[in-house]
Formats: sequence, C-alpha cells, structure tokens
Amino acid sequence: MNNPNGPMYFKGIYHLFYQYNPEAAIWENIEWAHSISRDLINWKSLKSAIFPSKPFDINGCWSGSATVLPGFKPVILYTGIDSQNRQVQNYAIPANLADPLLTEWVKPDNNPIVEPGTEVNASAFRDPSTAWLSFNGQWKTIIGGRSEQTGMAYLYRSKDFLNWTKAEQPLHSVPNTGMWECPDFYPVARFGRFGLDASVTGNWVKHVLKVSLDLTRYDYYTVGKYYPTTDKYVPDNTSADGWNGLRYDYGNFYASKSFYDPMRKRRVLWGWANESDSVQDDVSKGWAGIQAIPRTVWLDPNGKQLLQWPVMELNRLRRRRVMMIHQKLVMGQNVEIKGITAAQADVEVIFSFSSLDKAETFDPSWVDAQAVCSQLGSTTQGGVGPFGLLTLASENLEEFTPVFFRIFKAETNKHVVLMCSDARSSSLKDGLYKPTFAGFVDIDLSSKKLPLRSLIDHSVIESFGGGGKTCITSRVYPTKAVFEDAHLHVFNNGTEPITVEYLGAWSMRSACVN
Ligand code: DQQ
Repeated sequence: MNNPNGPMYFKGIYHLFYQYNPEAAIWENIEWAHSISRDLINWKSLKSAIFPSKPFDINGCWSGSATVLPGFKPVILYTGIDSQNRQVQNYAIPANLADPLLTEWVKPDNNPIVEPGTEVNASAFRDPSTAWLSFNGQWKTIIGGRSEQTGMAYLYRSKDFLNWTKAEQPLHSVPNTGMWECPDFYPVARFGRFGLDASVTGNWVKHVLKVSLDLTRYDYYTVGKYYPTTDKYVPDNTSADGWNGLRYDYGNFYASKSFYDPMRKRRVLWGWANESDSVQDDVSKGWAGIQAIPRTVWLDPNGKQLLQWPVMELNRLRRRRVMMIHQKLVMGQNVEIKGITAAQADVEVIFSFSSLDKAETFDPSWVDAQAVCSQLGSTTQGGVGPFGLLTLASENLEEFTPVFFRIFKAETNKHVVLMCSDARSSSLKDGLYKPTFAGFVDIDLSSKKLPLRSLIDHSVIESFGGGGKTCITSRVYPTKAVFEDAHLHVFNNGTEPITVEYLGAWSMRSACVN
C-alpha cells in the first residue's frame, strides 16, 4: 500500500481508502482499497472501491480526496491514468447512499471532469484535494503539479462539482521545488484544539498548505493566510516555504492527507510510511507499506507551527502500565523499563534537568538537523543530553533505536533542542536503509522539562517530541530485539544529570488491522 486517500466520516463510520496493488508487494496496478472503522484504530477491509476499468483510468487509479457535499453526499475526486497515459481528474460517487459502508462506487461516464489541456504537463498533474465551498457558492479544489521546476497547486472552480474551470493563477507555487504531490489545504483555529471543516474562513482562522515534495519524499507545510476573494494563499514568513520548511514528520511519513471529523470536531491526519528494507524482503514477507497512527492536528498557540498527537482512541489499546517516577540518570546511566511488551508499547515520558549551564555551544552553521544528529549520535558524550529512550533494544544492546534529545546553547541565551530517531544501530541485518532522522524542537525550556512520547510497534517507531511539536517516524527491522526479546531503556549520555520525572509505559493490545 501507499498513500492514504479520501479519508472521511460518514454515518457513524470512518472510511479510509489507500493506494493498493492487489497483485504483489510492489508498486503497480494501483487501485483504491477501502477500509472502515468506528474508532480509527480497528479496521475491517471491504472490496476495493475504485479500480482501473475505463479509458479514463485504465492505467491506474491514483490519489485523491473525498468531499462530503451538502445533504451528506460523498464524492471522490481522484487522478486516473488514462489510455494515453495522461493524468486526468475523475469523480466517483456511492452507488447507494443508504449503505453506511459505501461498499459500491460508481465512476460515471462523463469522466474525466478535468483534463490537463495544452498548458499543463500531463505527467505532472495529480492528486486533487478535498474541495471547499466559497461564500459565492463556488467549489474549489487544488491539484498538484509542476511547471518546469516550479511546484504548484493548480486551482479549479466549479458551481456544480462537475464542470471545473482552471483559475488563471495557482493557489500557490514555489520555484525550484519540483513536483507537488498530494496537496492538502485546510483552515485551523488560531486558538484551541478543535478542527474545522475545509470551507471555514474568517479572521479567527489561519490556513495550512501541505505539499509532498517528490524529490525529497517529505511532507512540508506552511501556516498562512487565505484570501477567498482572490484565491491567493500567502504563507506567514515564520518558516521557510520550500525545502527548509516545516515538516509534519522528520522521518518516514509521506503523501499524507487530513480530514475533518465532525463527530469529535477535530482534524485528523493520515500519513504513509513505506518500508526501509529491500524489495526482495517485501516480496518475501508479502506486504509493504503501512499507514501511520492517525494524528489529531491543531495550531500551536505560538501561531507558527502545528501540533500533532495520536488520536485518543489509541489509548484503548493500552493494557498494563509500568511507571517510573523521579528517576535520576547520571552521565552514562541506562535503566531498563521492565514489565511491558517492549516490541508493542506506548511510552510517555517527561525528562527534566536542573540547569542548562552545561549545554554545548550550537554552531550556527548547523542548519541540517539530520547532519548534526549523524555527527553526534546518541553515544557521544554531550552537556545536556543526549538523553532519551532506547527502543527495540536487544539484551546486550547489539541492536537499539535511540529516540533522544540534545540541548545546545545558541547566541543570547537561547537554546536549540535537537530531537533524533537514529536507525543506524537498529539492526544487525545488512541491506536495510538505516537513516538518522532528526528535527529541531521549537520549545520554551523555562520549565526545564522536555516531554516525549513514542509508539513502538515491531518495525515502526512514531515519536512525538515537545508535546507534538516535532514528530519522527522510523521503520526498523531488528533481528534480535523482537517480540519477547525486545527491551526498553531510558538513558543519559550528557554530563548534566537528567531526571525522569514521570514515565508511563503501556503494553499495547493488537488492533484489528485488516
Ligand atoms: N503516489 C500516487 C500519486 C501520488 C504519489 C500514485 C505519491 O497519485 O502523486 O500511487 O506517493
């Protein structure tokens, strides 16, 4: 499987579609598989909703989104690869609106409803977003594209959801960013955690534009202002708009898509984490690709970035909890958390320190968090940090994936927090991609506390630093640290003693995942 597609809530049921090859664990024969859930955690798969069958999608049913039209009428917009191998935009509708499972989908014969025409590159024109309704009754959607090396979100307008006209100007574009895949555009409340339907506008909201950059395979976003009358999106200049921009996740998380959940009044984000093992491994295990745990997203009260947190329904999988309270860790100390299934666990921890005096000096040329993390790692002694969790550790630490922080002193008493999830030591097996993922955490340290949550699930570690300010997903394939032989530790390799103020670690039940 790859990208999540068309997530939505309909009549008491969450629907998730995803790019899927029914034939093999490699990318080919792409159709829309369909799964349903009542709690976003336990899933049942239905038959595929959309699959290649007509001239307008005979070579593939690629990514797209769902929009629930007034009167609770879902419509899917998706990219079809047509008989001439062009990327065209199609729609599909439920065959029976009385069926809450939405089992059957119809692709009407008036497809495609948007063609690339002469101005648009037909091989760089895909992934329509959820549409939003404007004050004048017009629907709008964006489609990812590229003109030469300028990445862009083409804007289309429609009065009836069938006839779409391309706006003269894209909603937004950025030179030298290459193809924009899977654009997502939505409002966020300036304050509060509640989510908003795609059509909400006003002075009390900001907007988020996310694009998946094909060249780096990361999902970048900006926070900005949307002007509905001119259909312009202007990012605030609080973060870079391009390669150095904010990422949803500094690890393996791509082609994401969000939706508004009217039941719980929240915006939920889905992302795809591909495998980091070889194609051969995927073929022999018979599957490849996972959807990460869905996350609630909202605007950080600082207005500059998003916060993300696993949906609360995940907590229902928690079983026994073990706790650690006020555990001091001096330099070089490593304490095992015993009594949980360390290969399938949810860990929440709050670290504290009494002073930042020992923080090492931050070199202003260190703009690339990943490079800093590869250079310093989790074992090189530091001042404040490295400290954190050793996840999926084998008994004698031949294998472990550290998720940790290092705190530096920058100019004028400011501090820089680096968060890493380092797969280099994750497995003794060769032929794996073992990256050192890292990001900076823009957090106020005046409380002298730093929280971390990690969801550990055999081959995936999803970590949320600073209460969801910086997230990192790693895929790892230990050979020894598996099932009952996996261990979890807290560690400190900095000269400043660190205290585990609180740690709660839960053994997790298995969810029903298709
Ligand atoms: N994968 C899909 C495309 C999308 C890309 C095809 C992103 O629609 O642009 O499977 O991973």
